[in-house]
Amino acid sequence: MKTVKSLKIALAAALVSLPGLAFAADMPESVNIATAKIQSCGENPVTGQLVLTELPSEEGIKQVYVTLAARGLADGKHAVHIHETGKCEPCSAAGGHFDPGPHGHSAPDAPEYNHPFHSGDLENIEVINGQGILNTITNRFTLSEGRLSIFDEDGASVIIHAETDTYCDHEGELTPGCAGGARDACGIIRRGAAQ
Ligand SMILES: [Cu+2]
Repeated sequence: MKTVKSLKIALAAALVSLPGLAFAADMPESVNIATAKIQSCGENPVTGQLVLTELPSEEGIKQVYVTLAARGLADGKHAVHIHETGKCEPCSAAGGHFDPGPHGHSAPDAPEYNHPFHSGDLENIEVINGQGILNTITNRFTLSEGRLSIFDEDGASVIIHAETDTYCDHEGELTPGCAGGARDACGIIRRGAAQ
């Protein structure tokens, strides 16, 4: 059986070669993988794939490796978040940012002003010549069961926004659109390596 350390090395190598998913066959069944097929929210053709892989750190913290590859977006930085509902039609059905609490609030512009500290808040994806890849790691949510699992009753989705997330910390002031504004693309997150 492979060690976590060797798994991480294999994963890091595999992430570089995404969106291919050849590495999935080498993963033990205990590794949690989820994917989302990216679809456009509007008329512009946007395609892509999100791959989430949960591996425990050496200290046992659940870490989720995030890889998002997308084509067809305008060049520049686009906000990326895990949203609270596993629906993309229409893209507004994905709801607000995933933020199960205990004191969470999903709305980026709500009086509770929890952005950019929602569980589902991620880094921007940078698009160059119509192609973007985001590689990041988060421990704000999990794929496995628990209080922070994105696989709650109504699932979760990933949204790529039209604009850049400025990681605005509202601190009592309403700043509409600073979390990325309109929704360009959406993908329903499902368990497993292939969709
Ligand atoms: Cu969002």
